[in-house]
Parts: sequence; structure tokens; C-alpha cells
Amino acid sequence: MERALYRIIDANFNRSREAIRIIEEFCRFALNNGPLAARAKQLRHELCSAIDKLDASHLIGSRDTLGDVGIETTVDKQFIRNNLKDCFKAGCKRLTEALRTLAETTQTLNRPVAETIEKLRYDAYTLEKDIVLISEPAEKFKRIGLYVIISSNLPADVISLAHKCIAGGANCLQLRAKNINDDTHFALAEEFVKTCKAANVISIINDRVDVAVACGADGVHLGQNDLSAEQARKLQMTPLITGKSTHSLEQLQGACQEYPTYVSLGPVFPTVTKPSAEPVGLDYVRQAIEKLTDTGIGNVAIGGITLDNIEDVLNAGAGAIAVCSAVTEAKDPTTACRKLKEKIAAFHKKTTL
Ligand code: TZP
Ligand code: MG
Repeated sequence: MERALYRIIDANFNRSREAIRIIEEFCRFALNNGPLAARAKQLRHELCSAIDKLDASHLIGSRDTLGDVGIETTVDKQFIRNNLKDCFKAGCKRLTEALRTLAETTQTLNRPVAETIEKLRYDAYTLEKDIVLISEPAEKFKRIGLYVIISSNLPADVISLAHKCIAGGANCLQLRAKNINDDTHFALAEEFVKTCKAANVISIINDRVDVAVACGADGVHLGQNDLSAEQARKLQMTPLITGKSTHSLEQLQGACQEYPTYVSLGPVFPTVTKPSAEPVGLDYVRQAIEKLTDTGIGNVAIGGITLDNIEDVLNAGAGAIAVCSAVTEAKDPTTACRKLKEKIAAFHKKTTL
């Protein structure tokens, strides 16, 4: 029986390491997310150290791959993976199954090792959750080219502008309603979200995570004095896009600790929408984008962006472009969106050639 015990431990040790590798590679190469990849790597190392405490010669000595009766047993759809996400999901399930088996079987040989593996099983559940809650909003945000901020409290204006921006090809709309009662804000946000959802456009609520969650918005945009992205995620019912405003490298460093889906960088240029805010210029955009490399955090440049300067902002490396007045003050917001979108599309076409 001892031989069988070591065979099970050997097989499940291999199985769990292989599963962690898939998870790690998904974080590293699909999400470009250094911190999540590092957590998977840490889990793999802790598992190896725990198993190292067992008798290695017994483990390898008991291995009998050719004599394994389970090798030819397969079930329907066992190896069907349609995309990388399927591989990641299957890896997570395989990992916790293997860790559970390891925790139970190692108990008979070495209790402290079994306790460590049990802790790793819980770490694996949390890592899976964090990867899903961070990667789903990140994937959604990646598709955004043009992000329009609708800064108004007036329902008729907000909804009419939303329709016009959608017609012009905006990929994401933000409702920025200030000095408004909560009940009025909620009713407006609900209508706004409904309009965006019908057009498959991402909806973001400014400042208020409670309103964003209650009305089913895709995300919330948080200022420096609002709740942190980490606090906002505690209130989410489904994976929420969390955005954070930054105006300096110091604020950017603080924002990265909260792990938002994206940071806004600006105001890049002087803006009538926020006249008191000091412009940060294109240098800040360039420097911030360099700092964000391999963090998995997206970015959107904002403030004073128009058809005349959008190419400079894209050349500085901005991932997405946010505008307010260039669209909402335009005589024809639909055409204004369309022209901005054309510049974004032309830029991406040029850089991917
Ligand atoms: N935050 C930084 S600049 C800005 C906000 C909300 C306003 C951007 O508006 P505009 O009209 O596109 O300059
Ligand atoms: Mg705010």
C-alpha cells in the first residue's frame, strides 16, 4: 500500500505543477500581468519545497507510468479546449483537485507537509478568483479605442448624447453627474446603462461604486479622493472595470498598488471641462506608459484632446483616448466621434503594418 501512496503523491505532484505552469503562462503571456504570474510562480515554488520534505527516492522509485491502468481511460470532451481561457480554467480545476489529493495522502506520511499543501489549495482558489476578477475587466477594457465622458445631470441630454456617441462609434461612455441627489443619480445611471448595453458599449459611472454596482454598469471611475479600486472591488457583484485618475508619477505609483483595470493620465492639455487642473503634458503620458509595462493595467489619456492633437497622444503611447468637450460640445457629436475613431483606427493600422 505504501507504494500506491507514493504513486498517488508522485502523480498529483506532477499534475499540480503542470497545472500551475498553465496558469502562470496564461498570466505572463496572455494577460502580460507580472504580479499575477509572480503569484503563480510563488505557489509552484512553495509546493516544490513542501514535497521536497518527503522521500524523493520513494516518489520516483514508485513511478510506473507504463503500468498505470488510468492512462488509457478518457472521457468525452476531456481534451477539448477552444481557447486559452479554457486551458486556464481547466488548469485551475486540475490544480485544486490535485492539491486536495496531495493534502489527504501526505497526511499519512508527514502532517506539516499536508497542512502546507492544504494552505496552498486555498491560495489556489484565491489566485483563480483574482485572475478572473482582474482579467475579465482588463480584456473588456483592451477593446476600447474611444472613451467619451458625458458630463451632465440632465437625463434628456445624457441619453440623447449617449445615442449620438454610440452612432459615432464610441466604445465606452462615462456618466459624470456631479451635485445630484442619489435617487436621481440612480435613475439616470440605470437609463444610461440600459442605453449602452443595448448597443454593446461599455458603461462607466464616475465617482460612485455603489451607483455603478446597483445599476449594473460595466465599471466605475474613481478619483484620487474616492474609494480605492481595491475597496470598490469588494462591492462588486460581477467583475467590475475599475478606473483611477492619475495626474503625476507619484499618484500613478499609488494607483498601481490598488490594481485598477486602467488609469487615466491627464489632463494632457489645458481643458475647459476641468479648468483648475494643471496640464501634465505628453511627457507624463510617455513616462506613465513605460511604468505600466507588464503590470496588466490599461491606460486612457484624457484632457483637452481634440482632432488636432489626438495623433500626438497616440504617438506618446496612449492605449485609449478619452474626450468630453471635443464631442459633447460639438455641433454634431456623432461626426465628432466618427472622426476621432477614424484617426485612432488609422494610427493602429499604421503601427501594426
Ligand atoms: N479629468 C481630467 S481632464 C478631464 C477629466 C474629467 C476632462 C476632460 O475633458 P475634455 O473636455 O475632453 O478636456
Ligand atoms: Mg471623481
